[in-house]
Amino acid sequence: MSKLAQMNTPIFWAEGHPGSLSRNSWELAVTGSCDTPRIFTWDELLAQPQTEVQARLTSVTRWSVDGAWKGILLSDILDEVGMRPSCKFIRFWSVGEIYDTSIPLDIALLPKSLMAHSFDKEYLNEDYGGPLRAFIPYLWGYKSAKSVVRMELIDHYIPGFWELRGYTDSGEIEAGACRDINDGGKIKQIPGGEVLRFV
Ligand SMILES: Nc1nc2c(c(=O)[nH]1)N[C@H]1C(S)=C(S)[C@@H](COP(=O)(O)O)O[C@H]1N2
Ligand SMILES: [Mo]
Repeated sequence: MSKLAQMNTPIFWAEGHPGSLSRNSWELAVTGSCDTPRIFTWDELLAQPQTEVQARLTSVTRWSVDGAWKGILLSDILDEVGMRPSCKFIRFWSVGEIYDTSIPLDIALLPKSLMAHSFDKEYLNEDYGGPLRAFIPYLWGYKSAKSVVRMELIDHYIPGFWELRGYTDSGEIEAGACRDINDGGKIKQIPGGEVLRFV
């Protein structure tokens, strides 16, 4: 069982669980406002610089889980494809292309914004968005699209799956009660913004 599962981290697949996904043949397409749109194969993704960050995934449904998330920095991917100055938002598409969400470029360029493949030294499984998911600890979890097949560099904001159903476009984390998944789901308080610790 994965560490996320051992801690009873909730599993959200609003569009339906995708079933089993092949890691070795996973591909990430990067399209839109860039000079060299391309498809990264799994081997090419692993050949990129790998970055591990200690950070939290925090859900608008008020739980937060801390750990070592590892993958490829979004800023490294954007460099690789030659992002154009017109690019202002990054749109993520999950497998099946029903779930999407977009984040502002300035958040994508922050040092903990990843395309993540691992949590606490284990590959993410399909429940938790493997083989590759967005991990954006600065914003509510709905911005961290799971099992991402495509990243689109876009010039204008487009509301995604949850944003069209009432969650905020900004995804800014708001202060309040929140369950600490690393501490058995105990209810604590979080400050606004990226959750570094409970208060
Ligand atoms: N494709 C897809 N990605 C998704 C979701 C989803 O339903 N489908 N839920 C989002 C929400 S609301 C949260 S809080 C996190 C939860 O991640 P987890 O299911 O790995 O715990 O995934 C986000 N990414
Ligand atoms: Mo969430």
